Amino acid sequence: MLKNFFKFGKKKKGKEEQKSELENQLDKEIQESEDEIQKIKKETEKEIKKAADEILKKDNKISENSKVENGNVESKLDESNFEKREKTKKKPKLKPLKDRLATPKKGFFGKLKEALLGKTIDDDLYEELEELLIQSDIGMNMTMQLVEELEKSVSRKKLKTSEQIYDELKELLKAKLVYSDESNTKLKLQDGKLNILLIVGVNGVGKTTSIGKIAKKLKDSGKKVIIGAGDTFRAAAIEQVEEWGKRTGVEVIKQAHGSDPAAVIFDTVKTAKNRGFDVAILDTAGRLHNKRDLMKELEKINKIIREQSGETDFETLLVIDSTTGQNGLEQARIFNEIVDLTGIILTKFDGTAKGGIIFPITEELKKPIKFIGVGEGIEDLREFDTKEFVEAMFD
Ligand SMILES: Nc1nc2c(ncn2[C@@H]2O[C@H](COP(=O)(O)OP(=O)(O)O)[C@@H](O)[C@H]2O)c(=O)[nH]1
Ligand SMILES: [Mg+2]
Repeated sequence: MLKNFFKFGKKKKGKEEQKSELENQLDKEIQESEDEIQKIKKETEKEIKKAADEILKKDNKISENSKVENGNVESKLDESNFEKREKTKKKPKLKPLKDRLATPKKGFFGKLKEALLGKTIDDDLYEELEELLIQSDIGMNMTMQLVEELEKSVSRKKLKTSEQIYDELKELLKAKLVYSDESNTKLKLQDGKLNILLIVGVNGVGKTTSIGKIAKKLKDSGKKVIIGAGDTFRAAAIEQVEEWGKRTGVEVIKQAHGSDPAAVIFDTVKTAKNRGFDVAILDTAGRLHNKRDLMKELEKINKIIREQSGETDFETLLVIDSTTGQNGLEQARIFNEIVDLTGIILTKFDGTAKGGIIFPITEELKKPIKFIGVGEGIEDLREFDTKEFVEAMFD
């Protein structure tokens, strides 16, 4: 099969030209989708600003109302008008997952269907399949493995039609997500104690946004939630957490920009414990410039969590941006080495026409996908469901 893969370059010219035309067309369409996303993003930001201004006008007492023990820890438990409004607002109906995934018809799964269905099963077909799998970010290793498995199944099960092959591939891919079965994709939360969610990952992958979305979900389900603004390296990062705190009506523990992240974690866990919170969600900075520093910092944070909460068993969730492809896999490897990951959050599934990275990540890390992010909105985080996901991708 490897041999077949490298045969691409020697294909007939007519086919090559057709292919490159198709690729150009595809690039154009992807670019258009990206432009569209940017447009929607700008409009949403405007709307949020407008809403925030209105609230500020009506309620100029959105104040930092309680100072917790430690002098520079501020908390915001004010039930602002914003929160009241959020509460009384009708819950928007969730769109089906397939409508939230990025242009799947133009992406890998759409192309796969096109490439496979109605075709005769020959070497060309397998070649095309390999190429598509690699383009989807599934990676070279898993592609080779998948195609080999597929060929074996075809001869063992005596599959004759491309429809049968298509279904078989779907099953093989589903099996790659075996670590994300129902028993472990749910957050491990216990009643009557403090549950900790430590959120890690490199800069810009969507940690803070996912924290906001999770806080909202948990709060809606009746949990008492607190967030620790553990990314102290950028002032904007702290403000961003506060903004999510306001939007969700969840208390945020923060310290000044530049202070020790471990101190924020300390304050958050201590406050959560003392005041009987159900869940503490801890944000962290995602600097990956030096593996040793990152390891030291995360070790320190882990130690503080264990000491302050008395818990050794808590969720450490790695956030990965699904649009970063193989780079995301590399980040996953590094974090998996230095912390005990309990699960993965894959973000920006609405922004990628690829998304195949989900398969090698799950298989290599042997960790469940807990959530996927499908947009920037507060509701745009889905609990991961393997079957729903594969069906949506192949639909
Ligand atoms: N389209 C899309 N954008 C997202 C998603 N999750 C996060 N983002 C955006 O990604 C950017 C970085 O997110 P942020 O939470 O600040 O990342 P952090 O640095 O890891 O905390 C922001 O513009 C978010 O709105 C998602 O699921 N879909
Ligand atoms: Mg952040």
